Amino acid sequence: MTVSAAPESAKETLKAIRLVKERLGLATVLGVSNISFGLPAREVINANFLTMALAAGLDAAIINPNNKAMMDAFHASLVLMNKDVRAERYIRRHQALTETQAVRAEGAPVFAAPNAADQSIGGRLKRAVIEGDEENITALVDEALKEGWEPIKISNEALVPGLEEVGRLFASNRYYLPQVMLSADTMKKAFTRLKQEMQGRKGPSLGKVLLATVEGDIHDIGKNIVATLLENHGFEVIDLGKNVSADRIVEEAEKNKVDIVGLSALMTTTVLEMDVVIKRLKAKGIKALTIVGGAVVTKEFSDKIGADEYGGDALGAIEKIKRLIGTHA
Ligand code: B1M
Repeated sequence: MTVSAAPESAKETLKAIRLVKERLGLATVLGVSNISFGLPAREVINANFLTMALAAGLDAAIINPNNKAMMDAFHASLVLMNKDVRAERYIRRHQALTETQAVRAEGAPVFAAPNAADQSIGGRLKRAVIEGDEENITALVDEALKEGWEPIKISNEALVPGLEEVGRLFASNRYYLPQVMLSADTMKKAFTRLKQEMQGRKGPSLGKVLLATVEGDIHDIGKNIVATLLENHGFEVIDLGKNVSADRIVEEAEKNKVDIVGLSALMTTTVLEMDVVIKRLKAKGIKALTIVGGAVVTKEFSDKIGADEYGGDALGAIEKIKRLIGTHA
């Protein structure tokens, strides 16, 4: 019954959906739109009722698939009920709508697909990161290794440029967070394989380096690259992970008597935490030298907070750490 004639009927219907599911374990189907009969702006009521019914466990809704408000409510509900993995359907739908509007306004699509014509192994690796192809990334890394690519070349010339492209797509609202997370997971898989490859190449320890992404920051891809390269160059690495508090960094640096403390941060809000860590290390009288890195860190900032070295890119950072250890010895 419509709520305009029977005000309790929406509540009763929702209750019925829940009970049928709980007590009988049966699927339910509902014609949604009668609920608003006799009211103005019917689709507002219908779309909200659909959302509530789906939340109550409705399995199939009879709705007009050409009605945008209903379809918007349907797709949003799937995301909110965790029935749309990584919000893929939702994102696809809204990307398609944005694209259509942009084509209308500017005559050109806004979504630039990665260059599919580049079939080189570098191009395919880069594309796998951009598209978040977790399934195939390890096989592609293997293929590149077989073709004679050094791990550092795979990282610098294919994987990192791929992730940088993801960053650009995200910054221009053409990619969304679930897609960035998928690309980051894909990158991690690639590095797991590269790490195995580099493991056999270790020599005697050149020194102990403690690494951490500072508190409040969960970005760790760059730090992990630095860790892998350091290990590969013969350093002993104590990697505390991401979102690590200043207290823990200081405690571990002291306990492990490390030569270097390396800090990473990727956000304008979290770089300030590096200042806190360096001040605490100094206050505790810890002799370890410090190096700071991450996309937002500049030489100027590094000098300002009294770090002993500015990281720059990962490969450059390794050389700087070697130099620091030389001065430290
Ligand atoms: Co986020 N994120 N992210 N993110 N993310 C950025 C950094 C951002 C610039 C994107 C944007 O808005 N355009 C932005 C920060 C803005 C700012 O403050 N300026 C941002 C934001 C806002 C966020 C969230 C807040 C989003 C949200 O939830 N609203 C959230 C953060 C939550 C938190 O930390 N508390 C968030 C989350 C994420 C994911 C989880 C989805 C994922 C991270 C996954 C992971 O790391 N495990 C992610 C990613 C992947 C990015 C982008 C796309 C890529 C970052 C990256 O890994 N780059 C990034 C956009 C971009 O960069 N264009 C972005 C590649 C990496 C190799 O570079 O770390 O700089 P980088 O490392 C380099 C060098 O800097 C150096 O070596 C590496 C190789 O040369 N280096 C060191 C790094 N550390 C070093 C240490 C050293 C020496 C050298 O010595 C110790």
